[in-house]
Amino acid sequence: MISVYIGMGSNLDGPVAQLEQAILTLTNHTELHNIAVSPIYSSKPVGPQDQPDYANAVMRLDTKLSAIALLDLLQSVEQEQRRVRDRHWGPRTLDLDILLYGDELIDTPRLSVPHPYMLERGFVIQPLNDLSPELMLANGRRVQEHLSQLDTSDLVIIKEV
Ligand code: ROI
Repeated sequence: MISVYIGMGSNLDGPVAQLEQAILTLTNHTELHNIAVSPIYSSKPVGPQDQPDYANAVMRLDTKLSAIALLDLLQSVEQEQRRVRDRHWGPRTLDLDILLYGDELIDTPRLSVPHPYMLERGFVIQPLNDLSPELMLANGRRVQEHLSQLDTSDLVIIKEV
């Protein structure tokens, strides 16, 4: 089994309900085990500001699926929830990103793991810290150390899952 962390985000069509639906779908999937989910946060958009606030959370799970098989599964869930993907860094109904896949370093056209921007983003590191503050990242530093260096003043818990 590999331990995986998934970043979840939405800012369209009932963002909290979008995340809850995705959590339900993934929880019911036979290949995904021991799922834990952080609180759902509201966050200010990173990138273009003329879009709604986001709902963000992080999910931890164990799986024997390959990283690419997991990516296919996550993209099928995004499609089921009719993800619209018009504008680069624009609003989206559902974003499911593989943040960490065990300790693996993956750099292919379809998939970069660890997620290249995760360390800069309070909306990722805060919920990751809620699940696994002591987790050691590829750079030899713990999640809690990264969190202490980020501005998380825009984050508000909107739902405990
Ligand atoms: N901003 C926030 N706050 N949350 C996100 O999930 C998010 N996702 C994105 C961009 C557009 C970078 N901004 C975001 O893809």
